[in-house]
Amino acid sequence: MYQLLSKHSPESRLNGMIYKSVKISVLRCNKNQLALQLLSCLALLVCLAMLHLPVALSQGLESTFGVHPDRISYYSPQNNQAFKCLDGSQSIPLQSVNDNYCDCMDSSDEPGTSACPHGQFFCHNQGYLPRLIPSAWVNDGQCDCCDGSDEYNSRKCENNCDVLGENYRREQQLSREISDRGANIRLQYKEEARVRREQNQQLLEQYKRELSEKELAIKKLEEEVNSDFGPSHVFLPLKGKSYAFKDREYVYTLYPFERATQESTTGMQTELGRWAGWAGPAGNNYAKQKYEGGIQCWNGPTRSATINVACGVEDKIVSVTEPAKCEYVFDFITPAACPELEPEPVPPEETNQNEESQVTENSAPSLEVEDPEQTSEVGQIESPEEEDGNEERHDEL
Ligand code: MAN
Repeated sequence: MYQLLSKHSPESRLNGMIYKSVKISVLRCNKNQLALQLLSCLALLVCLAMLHLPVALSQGLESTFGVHPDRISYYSPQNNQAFKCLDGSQSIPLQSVNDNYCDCMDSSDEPGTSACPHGQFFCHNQGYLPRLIPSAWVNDGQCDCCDGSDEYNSRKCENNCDVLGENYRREQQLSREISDRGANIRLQYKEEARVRREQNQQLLEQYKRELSEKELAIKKLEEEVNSDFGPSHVFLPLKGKSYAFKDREYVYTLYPFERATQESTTGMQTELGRWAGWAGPAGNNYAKQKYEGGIQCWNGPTRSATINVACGVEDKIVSVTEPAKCEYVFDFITPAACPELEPEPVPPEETNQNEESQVTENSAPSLEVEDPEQTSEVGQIESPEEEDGNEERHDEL
């Protein structure tokens, strides 16, 4: 990485021009009127000295001085051929490279002097980092290259590249060590992250599953809480259970407050309807249930079922009929349909006696109601004695 800054001394161009004139004059002196020209040459040289022209101009810099290694080949053409400005605009004699006079428009002919405005000077900085600086910084009195190569006229810059290089390498080594140690810890982080992500993924899936289960449960509970299960919710215990009845052709199953089905002997199940509400007559609403919207009957309506609910000592379907095509009637008995027990009249003398015995009697009433008179609030269905094929299931849905 090279540092490249912009800075240019306007005197360098003037110096270059004067130097060029001197060179030409000296050449002329040598060739022609030596004695006569000598004086004018000397005068010019005095001028040069007064203008503090860089000493190096008379030292003759190598054409490759200050050139970046990648470009060396352009500055050492074979057989001393002419130098071609890097922008290709013109060719100049190789001697004109680094002669402290700017010939090329792109400043490429003066890499080692400050003669050109936009030239670049390369310091090798052996032992440290090479650097590319603006050639205007050459011989400007400031040490820009750690090897001092940019201030060759004054030679006042010490070469401290070794010291800088040593520090640099030490820092590099330190940063490599830190980087290696960090990279090892990073490996642990990577593994930790992998395990954590796996756990997160699993937990996320589990929580999502649980959430949707909970949401479903909430929906069901809300439904249940807001549904009508009769007086004192007395029909609620039937929800979630199922009751089957078998006739010669089919098995009918009632899932109270859910649906009713018909299953043929071949195992084909037909939905007869879904819970549609209580449908008893006015004043006895809980005597009938309706299940509607079952499978479409061939050439007919969708199937539906009416459940006649009557008092009994157990929950049981006692008969199923199909009085009209695809309209089914179930007779179902259940203790839930029985009338509430009337509290026994308390003789006046016992009114303030032992309360405990009263509570016991009231809280455990016998539901063995056999007198048909007592079922006046609900439909009355005769429960056949252990009819073949009747089954009761208590499946949780
Ligand atoms: C099936 C059963 C019967 C119904 C007929 C109507 O056989 O569901 O109960 O009467 O279809 O086609």
